[in-house]
Amino acid sequence: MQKNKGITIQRHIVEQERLFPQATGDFTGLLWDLSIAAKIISREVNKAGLAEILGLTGEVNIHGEAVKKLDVFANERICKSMEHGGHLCIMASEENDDVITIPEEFPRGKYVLMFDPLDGSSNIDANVSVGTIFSVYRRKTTGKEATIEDCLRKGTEQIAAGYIVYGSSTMMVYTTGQGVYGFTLDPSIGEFLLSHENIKIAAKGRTYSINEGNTHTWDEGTRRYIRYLKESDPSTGRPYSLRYIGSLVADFHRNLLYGGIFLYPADYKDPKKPKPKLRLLYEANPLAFIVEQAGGMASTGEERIMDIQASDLHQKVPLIIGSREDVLAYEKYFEQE
Ligand code: P6P
Repeated sequence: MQKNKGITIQRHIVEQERLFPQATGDFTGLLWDLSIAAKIISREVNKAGLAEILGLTGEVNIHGEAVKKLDVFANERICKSMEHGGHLCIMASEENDDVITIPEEFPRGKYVLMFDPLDGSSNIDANVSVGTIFSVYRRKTTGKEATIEDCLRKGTEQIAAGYIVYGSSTMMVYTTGQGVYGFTLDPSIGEFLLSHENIKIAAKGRTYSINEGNTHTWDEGTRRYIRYLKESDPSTGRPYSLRYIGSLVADFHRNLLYGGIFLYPADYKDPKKPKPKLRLLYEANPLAFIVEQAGGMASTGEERIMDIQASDLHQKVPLIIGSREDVLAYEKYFEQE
């Protein structure tokens, strides 16, 4: 971790804003509101294990509020924090079947926010790191109200993307297309402080992340690639190591900082109907924007993630993401079916 220069995320966002003379400060407000939602979610995630002890069991907590599942809490928290600021015209969430409109009483803005409020939440009770993932686009329709068309976009249209990883510390990592920056929450002052400036992912890693329990569902190319990783790598004289947490943001964050490749290929049990798991809009696109800004790659195995035109809010894609040379190597095996 680089020396902490005490730069808060709001100062960094303002400085990033200055790179765009036409910027109006609207975008700064959006990211600032999102960082506040992140702090509130972090507080709830970090006390999740204390539910029993704090008397937060059952339907009502000590404040008389209903105790919600954390992913529902995170989803509602982001909506409440983001709907009133006048920065957004529409939202979409991995937790909601349809788009989320801005309530009548609030002003509309020019941005679209799409997010996975708490990815990996099934891991929380085991104290495994979980995360929030987000993408920001500019509105493209021009009618009175934004529509689903403003959400069905290509990843290349993103103007910002990021994630918050709730782990041993809470970190917010984001890009606006000017590099990738990481901020670590200092709970003693409630501020995200710059801790990782201009993150770059290693061209080639030494670890791979995949659920080997799914081997029987893989296509032949994936099987051959994983077998190749288990042979001695000439450049290091030893095979890759397997690192799999089963929480996308945690697995991605480790690969971003240490190098490596994360793979969630489609289930090919029925070769005519491959079944991917991860979502294009809320998971693959934002992480693809970040990894490309850090010098890495994100692919389905045959096409760049960010080139895919979304046709459904909950469209799923195979996700092969991480160090550039590793993703390129996978693509060679995948195409040699
Ligand atoms: P599997 C968590 O449920 C999640 O959506 C991602 O965070 C994670 O990468 C993936 O699913 C794990 O899936 O099938 O290996 O349990």
